[in-house]
Amino acid sequence: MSEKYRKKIYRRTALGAAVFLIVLALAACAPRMNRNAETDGSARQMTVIGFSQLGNESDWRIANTESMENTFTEEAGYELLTDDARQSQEKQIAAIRNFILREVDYIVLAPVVVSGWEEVLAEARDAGVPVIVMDRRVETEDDSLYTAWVGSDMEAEGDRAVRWLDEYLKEQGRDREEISIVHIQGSLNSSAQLGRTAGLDRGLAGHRNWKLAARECGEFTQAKAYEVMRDILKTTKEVDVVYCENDNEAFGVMQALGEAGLTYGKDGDVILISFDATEAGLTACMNGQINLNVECNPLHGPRVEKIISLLEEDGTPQKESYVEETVFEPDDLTEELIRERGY
Ligand code: GYE
Repeated sequence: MSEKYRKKIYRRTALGAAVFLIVLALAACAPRMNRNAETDGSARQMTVIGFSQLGNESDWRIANTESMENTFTEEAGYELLTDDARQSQEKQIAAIRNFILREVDYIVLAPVVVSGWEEVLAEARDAGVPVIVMDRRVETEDDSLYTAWVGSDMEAEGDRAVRWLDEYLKEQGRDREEISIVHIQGSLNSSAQLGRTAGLDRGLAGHRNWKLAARECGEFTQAKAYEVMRDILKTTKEVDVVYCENDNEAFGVMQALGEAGLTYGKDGDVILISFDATEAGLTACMNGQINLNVECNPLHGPRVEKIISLLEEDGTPQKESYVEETVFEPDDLTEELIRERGY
């Protein structure tokens, strides 16, 4: 090799090394650019949220998912990765693991059941990914496994329904009569079911004349509630009250009662109680088909965002925040009021 050629190679290697070092140095100084969006031409850092939604079973759930999607938009600086677990805890656990692997900034979990979360939550904590639990609750001995929870007080909702029934029966002079109650539960082992069932159980324990005629799981869906109510009515002829743990179940129950020739609601024979107060549920209540609709607000997107914004500023959010809620009877409602509520 000629001297000239050797020098040329040397110069090239030196130049290459220098360029390599400069690139390396620039990369080290640059802000985190792995999650950026080219919006107005300039790169912007996005906050990535992994959202494990438990399913798609009800009007409430759809409104809840929409609230998340409308809040965590690209324009607001977020990338929302939503996973629909279709009622499977196993799928939710897999989704959380996947979010951890993808190094999301936050995980939002709407848990299908209360138990069995310790292991995967510990994995998220160890990976440094904050988990915000939304809507239903998780039961863990160690509350450092999640950062914050926001949702409804489902037991208080159950208690509200029972208090109303107690007063309503008194008003009707039926407080000494035997009252036969059919109970359609939500998905078992969910905090929504556990809370609302606990409310009714307290009511049953506190009223000797209240009798539980039947108790079946309607899975928070219209189809399942229709099926179980239809079967219950084959053997249970006396029904004074049906306590449905959400609006979709109430629709299924109405269908079954109607087919059995039973009337319900404000002017009917069967007292119908429901939870959620969705647009369709409140409309049925306004029309007198549902006697009482206990509010459960699904619009958690902005509430979760408040928590995340606070964490972004190194603040400490409240560990638990409850949403304030009320109850509705037919006479409380107008079309305008229903429309304004937004779900
Ligand atoms: O009541 C029901 C549902 O967890 C509060 O889940 C929620 C419940 C809601 O699908 O409709």
